[in-house]
Amino acid sequence: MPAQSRPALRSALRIDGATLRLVRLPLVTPFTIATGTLTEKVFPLLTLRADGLEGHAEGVMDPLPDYLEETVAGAMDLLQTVLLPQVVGKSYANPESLARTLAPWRANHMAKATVEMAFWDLWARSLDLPLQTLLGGEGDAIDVGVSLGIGPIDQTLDRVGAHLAQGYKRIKLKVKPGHDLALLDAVRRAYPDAHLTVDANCCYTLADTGLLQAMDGFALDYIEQPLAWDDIHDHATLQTRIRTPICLDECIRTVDHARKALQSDAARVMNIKVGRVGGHVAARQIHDLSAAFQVPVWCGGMLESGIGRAHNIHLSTLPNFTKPGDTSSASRYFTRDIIEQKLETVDGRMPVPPGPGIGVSLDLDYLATATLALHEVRA
Ligand code: OSB
Ligand code: MG
Repeated sequence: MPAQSRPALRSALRIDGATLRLVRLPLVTPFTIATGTLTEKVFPLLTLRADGLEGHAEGVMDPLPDYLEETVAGAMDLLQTVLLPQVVGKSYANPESLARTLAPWRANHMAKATVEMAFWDLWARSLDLPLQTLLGGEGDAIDVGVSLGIGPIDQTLDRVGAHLAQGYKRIKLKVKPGHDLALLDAVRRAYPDAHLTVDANCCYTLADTGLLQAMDGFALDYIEQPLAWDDIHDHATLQTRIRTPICLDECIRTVDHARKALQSDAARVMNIKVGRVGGHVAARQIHDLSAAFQVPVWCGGMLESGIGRAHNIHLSTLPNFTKPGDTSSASRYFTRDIIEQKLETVDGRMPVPPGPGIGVSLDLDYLATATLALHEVRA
C-alpha cells in the first residue's frame, strides 16, 4: 500500500447523469455595449456527474444573438436534445476525447464548451487536482482589469477613478460611434498613466479608418474587436493603417481563426474566452499558438456567475496570459452569487480558488431561487 492515499487509477470516467438548469441573476448595474443593454444574466448551468462527484460549467451565450450567433434558448435546446444525450452514459479518458466527440457538430462553440468545461471540472475532481494544474497553469492569483459599459462621460470618469483606486490593473472602455473620441479624451486627460483599452464590439467598418487612426493619440494598450464579428481580413487591413495593436474577441471562435488572425497580423493581442472557443482544449491551443507568434493573451469575460468565473481564473494562470483579464470581483455584477465562495479581487489580483477542480461549490439554496427551469438527463 502506498503511504499516501490517491484516487484509484482508472482508464476512463463514465458520465452517469447531468442536470441542466436555466438560471437568472439580476445585475447590480445594467451593462451597455455597442449592440445593446443587459439588466440580468440568464444562462444555462450544467452539472455532470460521475463516481459520486460533480463537475460544473455555464454557457456564455446571450439571450439574443447580438454578441455572436448563439442564443440561450437555442443552446438549452441543443444541450437537452443533442449534446447531453450524446455524452451521458459514455466514458471518456480525458477532456480531449470528449471534445473530439463534440467537434463534428458545426459551430455552437458556446453550447459545446458548456459540456466540455463541466467535464474538465469533473475530471480534475476525480484526480483530486486543481483545474489549473491539469491545464498547465500555476500561481495563486491573476491580474485583472475591468470592463466598463457605455454611460454618460462624467459618470464613466468617476467609475474609472473608483476602479483604479481599488487596484484594477487595466480599464476597458466600451465605445460605439458617437461615444468614442470625446470619451477617450476625457478619460486620458484625467488619468494620463492608466492602462486603457477600448472595446467596440464590431461597431465600426473600414470606412471609419480616420476615426480609428485618431485613437492612436490616446496611448491605448489595444483596440478590441473594432470591425465585423466574422471578418479577420478587414482587421488585417486596418492593422496596416493604425499603430495601436488590434485585439480580437468575436472573430476568434476556433483555433483555426486564431491561426489565420496571427498569420495575417490581424491580432497583436488575443482575447481568449473559453466559452467562445468551445472549451479549455481549444483555449489552451489558442494560448500556445499565440505564444508562438509572441502575441500576449488575456481572458475575456461574459458577466459570468461564480462557476464560469472560476473556470476563467484557472485558465488565466497559464504563462502567456500576460495581460490583465476581465475576471473582476463577482460583487461588481451580482448582489449574491450562486457559489459558496467569494470571488473578490485584492489590489487588482484575483485569488485562484483552491482545492480540486474549479475550487468552488454551488450555493444550492440560493440557486433554487434563481433557477427558471431544470432538466435531468440520465444514462
Ligand atoms: O466584448 O468582452 C466583451 C460582456 C458581454 C458581451 C461581450 C463582452 C462583455 C464584456 C464584459 O466586456 C466582461 C466582463 O466583465 O465579464
Ligand atoms: Mg470584447
